Amino acid sequence: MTLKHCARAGCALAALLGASPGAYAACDAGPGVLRGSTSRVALAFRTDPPAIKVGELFSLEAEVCPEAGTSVTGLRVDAGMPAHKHGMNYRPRVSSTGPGKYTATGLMFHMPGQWQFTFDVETPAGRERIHVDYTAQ
Ligand SMILES: [Cu+2]
Repeated sequence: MTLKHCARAGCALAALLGASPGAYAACDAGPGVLRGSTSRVALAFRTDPPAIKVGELFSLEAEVCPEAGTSVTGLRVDAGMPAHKHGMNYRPRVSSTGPGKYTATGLMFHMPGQWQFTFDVETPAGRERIHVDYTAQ
């Protein structure tokens, strides 16, 4: 699934159940925020720079919004071009910056065209895979 609004997944429910609003700040609407979700988790992220430049390293900050009762224990970030059946030439490094918050550095899209981010969210109940499309120009 791609680019579904966070509120459809779990953020709204979590907010109703009294979760800290700060924990879901990244899932609110805002300029430059990209989103993806499954039925159990949603994810919002911003890239730096906001417009990814082909052939230049970039990073991203991601926040995972799990459904109420689900916790997040890890995140893997990757990207590739499905139509070309190749990934990136670099392996990003992901570090946790807080509960549900992650920074990934060392990403590069080495050619223009249709890329797809893959986020693997680790939870105690298993892995949730989220794809988000991105056109690099
Ligand atoms: Cu390609």
